[in-house]
Amino acid sequence: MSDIDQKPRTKVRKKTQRPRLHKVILVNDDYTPREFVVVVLKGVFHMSEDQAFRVMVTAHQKGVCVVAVYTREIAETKATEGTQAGERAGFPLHFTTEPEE
Ligand code: TYC
Repeated sequence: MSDIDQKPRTKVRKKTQRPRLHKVILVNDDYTPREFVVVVLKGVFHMSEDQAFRVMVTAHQKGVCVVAVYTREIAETKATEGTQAGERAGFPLHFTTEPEE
């Protein structure tokens, strides 16, 4: 008998592994105009006026609001785009990301 180990070296996974999703979170501040926040949400996250307004008001009242969930790289890119749109206009608008449980 050969003493070569014939056992498979990789484990077979039963389910397809899906990438973990990350939340994009809008953070409230005292300086960015409400209308500007709505414009950014519409432009970066393709929201309707109504959706964008609701998300903006939720962040304004509660301090933060989840905007959307994406794979990590897309979430980080969108958060950066939104934050940079604020920076270009001289506002401290800030988006952050957080992995979903
Ligand atoms: N709090 C801001 C104001 O009163 C509006 C605002 C809402 C800013 C949500 C940021 O994420 C934000 N002008």
